[in-house]
Amino acid sequence: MTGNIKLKNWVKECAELCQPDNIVWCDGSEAEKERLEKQAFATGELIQLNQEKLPGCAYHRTATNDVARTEHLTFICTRRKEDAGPTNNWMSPEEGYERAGAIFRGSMRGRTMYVIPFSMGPIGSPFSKIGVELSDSIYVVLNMRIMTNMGQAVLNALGTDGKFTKALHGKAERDINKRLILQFPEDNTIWSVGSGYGGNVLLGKKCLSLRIASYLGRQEGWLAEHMLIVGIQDPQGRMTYIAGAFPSACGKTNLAMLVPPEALKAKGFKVVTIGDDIAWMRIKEDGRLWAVNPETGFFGVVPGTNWQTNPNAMATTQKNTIYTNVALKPDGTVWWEDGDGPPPAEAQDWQGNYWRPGMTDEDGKTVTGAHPNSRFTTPASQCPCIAPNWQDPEGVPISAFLFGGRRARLAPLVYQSFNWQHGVFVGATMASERTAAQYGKLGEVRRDPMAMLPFCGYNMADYFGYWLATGKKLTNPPKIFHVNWFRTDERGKLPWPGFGENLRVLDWIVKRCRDEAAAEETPIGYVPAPGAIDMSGLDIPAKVMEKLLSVSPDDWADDLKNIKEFFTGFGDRLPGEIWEEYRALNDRFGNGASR
Ligand code: OXD
Ligand code: MN
Repeated sequence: MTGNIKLKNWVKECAELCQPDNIVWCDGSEAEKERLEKQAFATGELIQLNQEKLPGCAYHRTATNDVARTEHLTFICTRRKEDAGPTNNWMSPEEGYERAGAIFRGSMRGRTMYVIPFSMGPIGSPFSKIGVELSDSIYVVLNMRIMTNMGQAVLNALGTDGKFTKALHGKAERDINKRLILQFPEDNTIWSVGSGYGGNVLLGKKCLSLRIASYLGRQEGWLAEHMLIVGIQDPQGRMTYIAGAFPSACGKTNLAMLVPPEALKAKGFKVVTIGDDIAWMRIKEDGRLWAVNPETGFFGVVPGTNWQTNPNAMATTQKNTIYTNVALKPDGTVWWEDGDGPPPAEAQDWQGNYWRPGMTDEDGKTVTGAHPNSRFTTPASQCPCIAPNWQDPEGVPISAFLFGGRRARLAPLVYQSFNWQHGVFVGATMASERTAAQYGKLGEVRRDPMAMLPFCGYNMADYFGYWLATGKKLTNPPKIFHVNWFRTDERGKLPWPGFGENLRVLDWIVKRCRDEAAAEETPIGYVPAPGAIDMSGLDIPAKVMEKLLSVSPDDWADDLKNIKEFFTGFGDRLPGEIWEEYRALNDRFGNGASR
């Protein structure tokens, strides 16, 4: 299995704490998968789906109080509180180990502890990081098998003295009052207890690939970002790679798997996917940033996914997929809201209760069949538009960054920053307005810098500083853009059709990277010149496009106030360059007085 003494000792230590009945080292084999599935089907942890219609697919329900990431129970445990910063919850390492330790203690009695060795990124790539997750959940093992390179090959690569992230997960009682998701960046350690929800328990994903990796990246000189990676091939056959950060509910997975509209397809455009959630990037000798997707699967939101909105995701999830918290139909297939076709006459809902369309609860609210945050876990290799080089250990060169949010009024469809420093400011001021599907007040602005607010493993003021410093080392930096697919008109309607049509905007971005597209300067950056976006086959009046690209000084004056308040929270630690950009933007609007 392994000759790594540190690993063996750590497994022993954790077993002494959690006291499992058995310890199983996972080898990642097909036989192991079959054995574990069989066990999980027998206990009801998983339900086997209709194997004729959905071969290799399984179904899982989480506890009803355990359906999403719990940001308020997620902590960065650094020795000094300032190092976690004002946007993270903080706990001292001593308190973290003690509080979580008390919940872990004896919690695996009567259960098996699985040792899951995994590599984020291709095994052996200089980009990759090895982790070992200990978990008492077969669901976790089977998900990690899809989402990471997992098994004996990782132990072989780790060798006798290789470094690894120590990731301990226990379901415990799945009681929300006994749930903690703790990152100890200074110890390269993660402890997650009391949850069974993917984002809290697939520790290679948010916990390692973003929180721990952002911390390690800053120490080692690379970037770990909450970004999709997509390749756009133009009619001349030139491929350009773009990485994009979006908060949740902004269509990130759809953008990563975009299908070109007919008119652009006919011209020869093609889109390939490298990743839909996370990008790890390094500076190479050519002075460019090269990115890999450290994951091997997609853990995507199901409702709203259908053959129209995301045919590639639909095709990917027809086999070897784990569905969590969707509705279960009597024929052993699955259903969700805003999927394809009419709802079934009856089904079991995501909680396992009898369900039929139109059912309401005691308050008269519609009961959904699937939970709004129900998920698929599916192998990236099955995606029809996966790039042939998606696992290239060297990664792909990034030409542009996209920052995006859901802004009903403020941000135009697309704009380009003036330079790297301004681009970092654009990323740092990213925000999204809450939709009906999210908690909080409708329309309320949630600032989410680089979509990393819940995922940055250290003080975000230092994170902005690190982005600024990285720019200085890049002789050929990506150009930085902001996009907003969600601008509404006076009637609250969305004039921009989004989805595949977003390729028109990406095409303008690619052309800007090649100095092949016209732009106009505004106070916030460059917007497409009239006619610069390819509108062939799409009928949107020039007047509407003009509005989609317009910049309103009044709206920006309001936003600047909100930005100032947000940045003030970082105190002296905020880099001066960020305030410099804030003042410059104010000045460009002629608002000198409102600084
Ligand atoms: C997220 C996710 O919450 O990718 O960002 O699941
Ligand atoms: Mn994400």
